[in-house]
Amino acid sequence: MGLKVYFNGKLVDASEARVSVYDHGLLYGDGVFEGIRSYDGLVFKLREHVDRLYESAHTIMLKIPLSKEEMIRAVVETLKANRLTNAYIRLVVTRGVGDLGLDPRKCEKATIFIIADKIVLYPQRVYKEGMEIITVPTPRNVPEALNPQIKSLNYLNNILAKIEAINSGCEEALMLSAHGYVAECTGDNIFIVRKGTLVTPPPYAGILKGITRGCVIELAGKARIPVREEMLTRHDLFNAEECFLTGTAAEIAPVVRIDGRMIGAGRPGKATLRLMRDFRGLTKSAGVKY
Ligand code: PXG
Repeated sequence: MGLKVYFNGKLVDASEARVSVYDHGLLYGDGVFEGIRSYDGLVFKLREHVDRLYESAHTIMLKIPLSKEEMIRAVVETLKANRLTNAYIRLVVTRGVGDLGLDPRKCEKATIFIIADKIVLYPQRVYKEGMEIITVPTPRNVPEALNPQIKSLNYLNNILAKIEAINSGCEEALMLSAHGYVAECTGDNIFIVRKGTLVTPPPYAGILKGITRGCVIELAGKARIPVREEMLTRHDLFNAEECFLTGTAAEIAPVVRIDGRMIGAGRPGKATLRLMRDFRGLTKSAGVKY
């Protein structure tokens, strides 16, 4: 039996879940999405993801024809139908089917689908030894044009950065703001440890306000590690004691090399390892049960 996908109110076989070629999500990237995880039958930070989805939708004036409670129930039902206890959940809302013009008024109803599937993880080596990232030429979208806080279906900015990293023999890209400050990676936020303080770019650096980022800031507070949001340069990164990325897929991934420079001692640092452990504990203890 194949995977069941939630599609506009129904659970259908994955092979039956198809969007129209007239869907503006496809034609224009006009829509919003979330990537969510579940751990041992608990959906991690589901409320936060749903809140962010509705905020993104509100900003692009996309009406989601479900209440937040109904959306939460739809996610839970999709997970149950697939008997997945550890899953990656992709929640997508598009403008819906319209005509070939941009005009969103032609789209009568949003398209909603929810995919719950197995997670593809970074290799274990990344968490043990740390990863290498590289600065790419493409800057992160300027917030004045398209705010990275909107988690929209327009991910070409990030995909271009990913391509540039891969072309340079690296798996992940460091994206700078148009002014040359550190922004984030293609699907992850970035942190450094400097003089024992955790530092990460503020939202006005032009980043997605990651939910994992928020968890790490909270966990650091509990572990009595000072945290600051501050604009960072590549120089700050190169001379950091520790560096790591945060994201729903990556969780907390240590970074040990940036643009050929070794970071700290060249292996995952103490604060990073502590936060990785605390984060693991959090994923196992909190969430929406299903
Ligand atoms: N920045 C960007 C640009 C993102 O897309 C994050 C940060 C981390 O946010 P959360 O809320 O997940 O802590 C993201 C996350 C993937 C994948 O499979 C990840 C994301 C989007 C699409 C795919 O790695 N977004």
